[in-house]
Amino acid sequence: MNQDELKRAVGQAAVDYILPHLEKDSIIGVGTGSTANCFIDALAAHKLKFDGAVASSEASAKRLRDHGIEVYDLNSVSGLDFYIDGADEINHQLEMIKGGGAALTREKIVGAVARQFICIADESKLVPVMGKFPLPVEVIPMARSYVARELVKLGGDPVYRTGVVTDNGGHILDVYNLSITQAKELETRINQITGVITNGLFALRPANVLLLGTQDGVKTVK
Ligand code: ABF
Repeated sequence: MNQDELKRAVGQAAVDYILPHLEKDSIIGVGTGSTANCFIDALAAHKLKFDGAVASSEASAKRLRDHGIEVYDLNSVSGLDFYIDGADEINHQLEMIKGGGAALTREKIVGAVARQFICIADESKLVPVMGKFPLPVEVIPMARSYVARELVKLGGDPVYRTGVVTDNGGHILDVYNLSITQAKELETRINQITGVITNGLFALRPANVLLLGTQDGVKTVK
């Protein structure tokens, strides 16, 4: 199977995973990216079995609506059973780097609300140590240079992702050359830099389940 087929397989596996738990009033947290898109497309076949979704980006909200799935504002929802999303890297503790698609802040917020975070990924995303993929950090635009200097002090090489403005009006710094062995500590430390909106480490709240697309089929890792 090529990478696109693996993404489609994990998108379908996530639908199969949540389907037995869906009720007529269920609202599902939905992530962003090409793997999450596969989940949305597979979910659409079952749209009459649940109420709607909360999306972590305008792009995913549009894709959901195009399928005729109702999209709710997170503030109108008291809880979510599931949040399903991809990742840029995930380690064996199910800690992740996310934000390659610049939606990290909303992804972290929707993920925080959900009782179960289900990560869907092809096997290229599973790594022993995170950091080869540059860590995205969303910043308030006027703080960009200051935050970049602070990130250098932490040992990283931040690069401004030019031309990208997030759904929240933020800018993105991609931090290269980090070898992330203490992900929870680094997540906390970067979030304490004034001007940071959030960073793309999802370690304080890792995934609960990884559905991993491999050549031997989809593996469930908990
Ligand atoms: C989202 O989509 C992001 O957090 C991550 O950056 C990206 C993964 O994209 P893809 O599924 O296209 O590889 O989950």
